[in-house]
Amino acid sequence: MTHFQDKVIYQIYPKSFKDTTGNGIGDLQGVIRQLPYLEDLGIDMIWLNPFYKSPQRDNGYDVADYKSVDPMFGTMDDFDQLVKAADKHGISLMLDMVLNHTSTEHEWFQRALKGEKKYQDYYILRDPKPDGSLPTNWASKFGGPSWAPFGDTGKYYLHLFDVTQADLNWRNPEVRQEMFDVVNFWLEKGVKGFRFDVINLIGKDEDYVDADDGVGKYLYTDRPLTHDFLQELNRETFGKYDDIITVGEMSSTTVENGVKYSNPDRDELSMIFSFHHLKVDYKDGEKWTLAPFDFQELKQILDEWQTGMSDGGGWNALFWNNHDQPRANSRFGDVENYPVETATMLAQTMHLLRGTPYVYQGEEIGMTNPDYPELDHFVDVETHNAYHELKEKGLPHEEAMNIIRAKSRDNGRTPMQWNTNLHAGFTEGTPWIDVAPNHTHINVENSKVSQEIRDYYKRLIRLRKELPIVSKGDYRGILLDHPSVYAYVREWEGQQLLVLNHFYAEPDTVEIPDEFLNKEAEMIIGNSGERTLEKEFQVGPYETVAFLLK
Ligand code: TEU
Repeated sequence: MTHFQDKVIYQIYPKSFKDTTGNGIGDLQGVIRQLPYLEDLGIDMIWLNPFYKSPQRDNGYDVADYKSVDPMFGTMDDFDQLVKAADKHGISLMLDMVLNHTSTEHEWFQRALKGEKKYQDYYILRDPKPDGSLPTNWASKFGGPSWAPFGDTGKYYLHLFDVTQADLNWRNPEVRQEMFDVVNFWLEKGVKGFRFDVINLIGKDEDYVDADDGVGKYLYTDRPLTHDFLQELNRETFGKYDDIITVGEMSSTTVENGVKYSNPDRDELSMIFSFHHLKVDYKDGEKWTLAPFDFQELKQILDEWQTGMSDGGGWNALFWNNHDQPRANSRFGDVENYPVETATMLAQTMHLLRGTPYVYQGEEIGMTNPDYPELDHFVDVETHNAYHELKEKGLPHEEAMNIIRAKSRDNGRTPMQWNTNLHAGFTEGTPWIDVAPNHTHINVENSKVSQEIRDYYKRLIRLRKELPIVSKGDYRGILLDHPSVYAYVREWEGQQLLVLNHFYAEPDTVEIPDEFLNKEAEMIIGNSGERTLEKEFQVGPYETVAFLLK
């Protein structure tokens, strides 16, 4: 039994959580102020997105100084206060470590540019091909090529993300030592968890070669060295403590690697985020498209990860939302007609699976995509690049905008909706990004809809702590070809927890397999009143229900 199975983690995007200074940007004091709200929800740990010094080209994932607090979020003293104050509320902190790349404004990159050999070896610099073209044909994940000229040296540096995010050379032991120092610095401040950004990209091969697909993911993702580096990171930093929770953000990984990253015997990480289940509304694997979600594929992916990770002794981070994703209720449900049913059904589907659930700020009150009318409301660099690429492909403005509205990462970055005041009580100044107009009826303080959703989250969070079957049980997917219901059973010490999740508005019937009938069935939680388990089980719009069978 490890120490994180019954925990629930709450993700705060500090920039959009609570502003206490009036500069329009959320801050660390804002997090302190809202701790009672978080304690009431019942969560154990807060994951904070990056608040380090950064030019904010990629909202803090372009770090210029890893051991600092950007003045826009407060001071190091605020951070120390936060650790202490959170502890009083029984909450610990998980920090976001962006160790794959630095901002080009980081001192290391700047000194490299000025010719210091030591720091040039911190980055991945290559000569152009003999014909003068880029070192490889790899694409940046944010659009365009992944190489940019390194000053006037004639060389190029690798940037898998924005041109201002230069990939670090993890093969250089000095770089690894720097990174271990960063992690240890925060550990000494009392941090109890780490989320490692795109960490499966650090083990790049020595040789850089062209990709057959012109993209290159398969050439730099999950390379064998990644596991060695993670084991070293573990040994040199958090592995020295016995209560640290770590989660690796794994871009395009496999179940096989997921097991390796998170099986405790391998001393790498506690768990991983994978994203395959959030690509089921991509047409032909392309994000910047519009398509209804493929429910069968969604179930198949969730089932494959649950089963595979369980069989291999790995552990999943469970989530629908984060700061890179459009809101799940806008994607997979009906927020107009069934806002409570949609939000509670999605929540229950995740929270009762095997793994550790993450709640992203605002999902517990049913926040949705904002449906911004025009491009100038959007801030994200990836969004703007995508818009221009769509236009270049010949899409008319309104069609491109429909895609942007559905897919932009800004959908998840709108300010937390606290109340009906101007700017939803997020700031007294001008928010850095616009508040969603529906804050008048979706908000913490004065919304019945939000209140109902939040109460349901509280019950789900409590259940994980009260019922060992939720935190410890095995997983088995059932009725996998049912057209509208995702059903699974958790099993532990002779008990079963049967969970039925209906992903559509049109009522449907589930034929309950005999093995679950003729047992004592207690309804544990559901979003549609009291239910009894019966052979022909009717499910209503976005209904979710769980029965404990003895
Ligand atoms: O994201 C990594 C990542 O690959 C994505 O989720 C990415 O945002 C998506 O593919 C774009 O469509 C992490 C961070 O969560 C993200 O905010 C950063 O921008 C990125 O790394 C770079 O640090």
